[in-house]
Amino acid sequence: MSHRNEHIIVFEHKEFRGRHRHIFGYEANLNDAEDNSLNDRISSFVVLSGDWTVFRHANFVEPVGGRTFGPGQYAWVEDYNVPNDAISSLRATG
Ligand SMILES: [Ca+2]
Ligand SMILES: [Ca+2]
Repeated sequence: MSHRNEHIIVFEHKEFRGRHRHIFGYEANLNDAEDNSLNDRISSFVVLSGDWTVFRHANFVEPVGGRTFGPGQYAWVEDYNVPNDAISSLRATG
């Protein structure tokens, strides 16, 4: 399956520290056995393109934050009403 071009980088710790992953278009399950290194660990992210929704559970269940996140830097998720170390899936719209 080809992913779209929307681009976000998610980080293990606040202020863009720790491990990170590039995600394009969507990630339905951060807990996938192939790479679960950031499931329930994301504390900051940078949106390069797209408007992203983040979810507490895999398969886009239970959106958190009450908004979408457009291009910009989000240095600490709890400043945006997103619970720390909780995101398990995310996707871009538009
Ligand atoms: Ca973390
Ligand atoms: Ca979760």
